[in-house]
Amino acid sequence: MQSVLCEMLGIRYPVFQGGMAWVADGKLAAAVSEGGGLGIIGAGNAPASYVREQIRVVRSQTDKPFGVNIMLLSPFADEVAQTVAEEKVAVVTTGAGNPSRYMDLWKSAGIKVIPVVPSVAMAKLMTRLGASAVIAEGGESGGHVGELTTMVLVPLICDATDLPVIAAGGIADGRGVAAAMMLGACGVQMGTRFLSAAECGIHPVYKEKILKAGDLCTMVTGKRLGHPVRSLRTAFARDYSRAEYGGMPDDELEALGVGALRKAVQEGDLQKGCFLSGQVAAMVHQEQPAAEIVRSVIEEAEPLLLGASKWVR
Ligand code: TUI
Repeated sequence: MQSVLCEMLGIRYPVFQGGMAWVADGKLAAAVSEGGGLGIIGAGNAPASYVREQIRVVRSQTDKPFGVNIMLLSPFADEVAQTVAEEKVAVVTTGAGNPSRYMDLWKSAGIKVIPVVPSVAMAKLMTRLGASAVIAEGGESGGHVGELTTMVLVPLICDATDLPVIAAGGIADGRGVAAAMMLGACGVQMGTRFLSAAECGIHPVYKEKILKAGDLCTMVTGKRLGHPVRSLRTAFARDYSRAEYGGMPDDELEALGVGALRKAVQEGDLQKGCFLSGQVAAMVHQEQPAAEIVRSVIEEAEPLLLGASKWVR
């Protein structure tokens, strides 16, 4: 598979691993990069010291390029932004906000900046500010979700910018990769599929929940506070939803969510943990080494793309 993304970043396959908060550590990122994709450390709500440690972990395990995702709602976003510039990581991706204020800092450190853009307006702004590519992430994804679906967002973003577009949300196998390419993307980002990676250190309860999930196993909560989040339909998600629509005051609702990502990832706590997941959990059936995941989605996509002419004679 040929993609401008591979040339731009020096990677073998145009597959990014989502920078999932609390999940995407140096070990997972190194395994993905070593497997030919782009591994990405998720800074989430962590301080800069954690991010620096994880950068060291990746560098001790691979000399291939990798990225750091900066979650812009984090109270530590400023210090993490500074740290990635000092460390001169190859790629920074951003999520859950507008990264305009950091663009000059990162670009002058030689970093390729690849923001998640949930709208055409954001894609145009990022193009003007010198992003290297953009990630069009549809609402099928896990975690913080935008309004539009991948099927609609990707072609709209492709029409709005000349930058390479990476599709995310709802992609877990070669069919998704091929479809994303048909929509105009030149690469994909997958998060949920990598939750099942052998190198992914989430609690065994979390992994098992993903492997066993069915088609209606995720739901979106948090709309009322302006941060809609897709997660597995667990006791916690149901309780949260009831509180949200039952009129719990904003500050109490906010308190209910504090620490919930950590409780899912580290403790597998079904009562108090928020198990972020995309809709594709239903398509994830087995634990596999990260490198095998990267290779297999591309090997599945290639014949689909080559065979697309069967529909047109
Ligand atoms: O960011 C994600 N997914 C995430 S972040 C996260 S941690 C979290 N913690 C507390 C509250 C909410 C989340 C878990 N999952 N995906 C990328 C993404 N970015 N999706 C949507 C956006 C986005 C939304 C608005 C990007 C830019 C944006 O700009 C709005 C503006 O104009 O500032």
